[in-house]
Amino acid sequence: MPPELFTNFGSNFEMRWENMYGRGYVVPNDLFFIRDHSSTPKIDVASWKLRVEGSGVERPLELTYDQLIAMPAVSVTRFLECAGNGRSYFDTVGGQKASGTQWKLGAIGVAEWTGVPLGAVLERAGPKRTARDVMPEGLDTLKVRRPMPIAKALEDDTLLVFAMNGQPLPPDHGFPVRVLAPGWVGIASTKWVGRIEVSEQPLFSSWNTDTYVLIGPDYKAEGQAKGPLVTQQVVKSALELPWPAQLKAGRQLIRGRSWSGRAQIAKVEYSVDGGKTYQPARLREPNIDRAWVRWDFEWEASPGVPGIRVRATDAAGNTQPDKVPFNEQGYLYGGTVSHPITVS
Ligand SMILES: Nc1nc2c(c(=O)[nH]1)N[C@H]1C(S)=C(S)[C@@H](COP(=O)(O)O)O[C@H]1N2
Ligand SMILES: [Mo]
Repeated sequence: MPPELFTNFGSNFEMRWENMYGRGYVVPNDLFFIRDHSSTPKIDVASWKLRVEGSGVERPLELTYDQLIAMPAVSVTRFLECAGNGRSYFDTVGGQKASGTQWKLGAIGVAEWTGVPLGAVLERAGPKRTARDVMPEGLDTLKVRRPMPIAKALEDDTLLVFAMNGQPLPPDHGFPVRVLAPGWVGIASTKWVGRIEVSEQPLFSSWNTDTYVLIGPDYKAEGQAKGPLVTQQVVKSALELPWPAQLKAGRQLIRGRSWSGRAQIAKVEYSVDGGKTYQPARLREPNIDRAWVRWDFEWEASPGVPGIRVRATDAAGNTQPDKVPFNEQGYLYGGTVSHPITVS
């Protein structure tokens, strides 16, 4: 992966925000972040099958790729974001380092996803009224499987995706088929899906008991889970600038994007005095729920600024705090961060 496109963390690749400066709404496939728990499997689409089975369905089902893509498809524009996006700020802002990839804010992308609603596929298997949990399983060596409640699986925009920005899904992003669970942490969007278990009983895997749960002094274990589950993403903002950024003194357009897994973004403000005062940024259309909104402001850059801080608020009133309580695996860092800027 080219270093000018990504920060390389081994099998994980972080998008560089400066490459999004002034770009269109979606992240092109070749700039989109990659997060693999093991590695990308080679899958032969001719022999690939999707099995739907378990106590929650009347008729276990097997679909080939051709059968799946022959079903009515929809396209939605949504973000996909790692639960640990922003994790490094637990250390550099909060002073306590969380375990895991030390992402800044580039473990997110927005794409146009095309696929078949997961609910339409489950429907063919005769879901029971008592069906409770749905667990897609990946064909990677770790068989990543993060259960979700049936209600999430049946949302209109929860899809079995086979195309990304109009291209067949690239291997690193889940070819031939992945789940898209909009608004939720990336782990719910299972790549390389091969099997889906539907159960009348609650389902557990290490991905909802040991990881993707909040563990820390402010959180308590919940049943088999070592802490509250992470599901919906929190509000975040990023500037379309390198980290750290060097700017020439004088008037210029500063741009960025904000997003939330809980509601559409309603307001974005910025501070150039270290968070003492905030001014509104201009929001640019489109502003799609469960995707992001682009914004900008004119700024007269002069040497000695303390950095630029951005705070977004969504339509449900969720806003970005200045401090985030620590959790060991560093999920959901939604705090404001001061983007380091040197003006010369
Ligand atoms: N099968 C499988 N699905 C997976 C993963 C994985 O390692 N294996 N990683 C998850 C995580 S943690 C994230 S953040 C997203 C990343 O998707 P991307 O690599 O397409 O950006 O995929 C999720 N789905
Ligand atoms: Mo992730």
